[in-house]
Amino acid sequence: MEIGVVGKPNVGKSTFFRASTLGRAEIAGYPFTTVEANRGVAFVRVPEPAAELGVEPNPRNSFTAGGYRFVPVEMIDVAGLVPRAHEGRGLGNRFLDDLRQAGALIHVVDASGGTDEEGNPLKPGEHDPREDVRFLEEEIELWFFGIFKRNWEKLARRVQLAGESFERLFQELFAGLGVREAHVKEALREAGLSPEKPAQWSDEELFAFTRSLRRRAKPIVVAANKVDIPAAEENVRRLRDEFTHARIIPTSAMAELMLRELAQAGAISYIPGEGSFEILSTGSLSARQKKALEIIKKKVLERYGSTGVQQAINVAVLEVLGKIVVFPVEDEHRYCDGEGNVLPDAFLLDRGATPRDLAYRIHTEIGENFIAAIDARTKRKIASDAPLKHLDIVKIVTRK
Ligand SMILES: Nc1nc2c(ncn2[C@@H]2O[C@H](COP(=O)(O)OP(=O)(O)O)[C@@H](O)[C@H]2O)c(=O)[nH]1
Ligand SMILES: [Mg+2]
Repeated sequence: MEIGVVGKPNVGKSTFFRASTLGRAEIAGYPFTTVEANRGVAFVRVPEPAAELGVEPNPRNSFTAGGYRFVPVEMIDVAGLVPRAHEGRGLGNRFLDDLRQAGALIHVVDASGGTDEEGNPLKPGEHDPREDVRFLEEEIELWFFGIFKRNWEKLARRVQLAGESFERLFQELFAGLGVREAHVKEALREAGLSPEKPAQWSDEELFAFTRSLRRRAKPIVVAANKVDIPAAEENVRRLRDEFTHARIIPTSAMAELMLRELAQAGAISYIPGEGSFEILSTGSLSARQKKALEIIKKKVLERYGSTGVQQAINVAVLEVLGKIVVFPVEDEHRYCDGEGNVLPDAFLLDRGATPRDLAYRIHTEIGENFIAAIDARTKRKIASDAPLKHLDIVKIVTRK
């Protein structure tokens, strides 16, 4: 699972999730699309390489629209978070279980300031959404801290008496939380703590370490939502002033949902992430829908450039998680698979992934029979252990 949509109740998480995952359930290779209501497929938007190569694409695991390729990424609509969830309050445990699986979080906040800390409605501007950002980070950190604390004696014993590596053991014990060895190393360095004698760490030290680790294991993009409400503009500025290191993306999930629904119904043409739409003469819009579109155009698109939903997903996956998109092909001259489908698949890989990693990602058998890789643009060989680049088109050469 790549992205968890999180936040307190009533900020627009489900609207964000529905807008992001609307339609396209038919794309290949995503068996979980119908498994649970709160899990779905969202899409990262990248330039369509077929356009640059002058060929017509036949996407299979992804789709193409408006000169962009939309690459699938798993998304989960996490149960609403209320204060003290880490103690099991509200849907606390369900929340934390969902969270466990997410690589990056999109934290939806009501930037209009129209919901209190429990999610009850207020007048716009009555609540300061900066509190929500502080609160969510702290809640996750307290939850991590509780889990580490409960396991600390065992961990310290194995490190100090059995001589096991702190970093490796830590990763092993907490892999279920999404913790990686690199996260542990960086967090140790940032907190200035020594891994040799964990038994001597104070609670303050453990908490400092936990905080550094959380930033890496559960990085957060803030979707400052409901920007169609005027009170949000000031709050977006405040959020950016206070959280200078975080990515704050102004969004209107409601606007995105409406645009996608009307596009699906054939009433407008709209490419997710764009700053404009077009009313189709063939469609039929009610007077109310026309009015709503006018408001979306004025209050959201013209003011912020887009609804922000696509941008939040892109930032979470490509910038915060640092993923790259790679297109495998079997024929490097025609850019197609064995059946002649041009640029059929687009895969998200970790930055630093090699041609060999790509081969294994396509199929274990292809990985096992990997011989070499060819850059389809230049027709040159790529070293099997050299990192692939974002938007590479790659032919994998296999034995047999
Ligand atoms: N004005 C405005 N309202 C929104 C937006 N996104 C969601 N809402 C509304 O906020 C309320 C709560 O939305 P929902 O998605 O159910 O929130 P959740 O509890 O966080 O999942 C609903 O009435 C939505 O229509 C938005 O971008 N702008
Ligand atoms: Mg909801």
